[in-house]
Amino acid sequence: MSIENVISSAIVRTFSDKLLNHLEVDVAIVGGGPSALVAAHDLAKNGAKVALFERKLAPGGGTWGGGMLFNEVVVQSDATGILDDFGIRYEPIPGADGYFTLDSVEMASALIYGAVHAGAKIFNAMSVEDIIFKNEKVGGLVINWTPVERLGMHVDPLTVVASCVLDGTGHPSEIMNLAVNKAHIELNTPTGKILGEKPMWVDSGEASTVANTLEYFPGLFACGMSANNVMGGYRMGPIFGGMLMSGRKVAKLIQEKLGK
Ligand code: 48H
Repeated sequence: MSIENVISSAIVRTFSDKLLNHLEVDVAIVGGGPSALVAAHDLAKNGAKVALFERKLAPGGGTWGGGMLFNEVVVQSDATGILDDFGIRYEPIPGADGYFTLDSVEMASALIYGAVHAGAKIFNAMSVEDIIFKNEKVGGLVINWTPVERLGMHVDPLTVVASCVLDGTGHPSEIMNLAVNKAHIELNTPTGKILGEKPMWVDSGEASTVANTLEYFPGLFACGMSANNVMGGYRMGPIFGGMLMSGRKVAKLIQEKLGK
């Protein structure tokens, strides 16, 4: 066999095996932002079968850009244990007890590496365009290639069956929107609908991101900014402790649900 054929066959075979093995999973995660990556890491480490679908080529979500493209972010002491778990380094901010800066590129890459090494499979350049909703139950995801989505090509999608679905899509809460608007699901919020993100209030937003990380419908969870948008929390700018803690919390909630 020519080397050209060896390379192409190997890639087609290993990718196909990876996808085939993840068409039915314990947890299907939408979005590869910081909260979802922590969740993927924790769940996989504890033995769950996890597939994460990220629309962009590079997972990491809003981590890479730091604050206004200054590629540094801030994390508070409550979340430094999670940074330690991923081997991410941080520096104290002089005069601001309990707050640290860190390199956002180091954070994004370490979270991705950590999730993959824990056993989660990441499928990048794939967009989740719908959910499976069968007998009043959320049963998984409907996926397609992002270039198909971007080019508006009329190509039917494929599906991934999952015991639990996690919306980690950030500010737009894409999966929760589909759940409310297409499946007419009543969410576990005061109105049954998405309450919508509020303006900037750093400490409130940080606390509410974790508090709002919940199971919003049986088998359907939200983390990070998505959870905050669903429950009407404040935004917080480039401080990421709440995102990391939200990922850790949702992993625990899902583990309890799965009985793992
Ligand atoms: C596949 C999708 C789909 C889809 C979206 O926004 P993220 O970084 O996620 P979080 O919530 O973990 O982190 C939020 C943080 O980055 C942030 O924005 C903060 C702290 N903002 C504060 C403020 O005041 O603005 O990542 C979400 C990811 C992205 O990579 C998307 O590409 C991806 O989800 N995504 N992937 N299918 N339908 N929708």
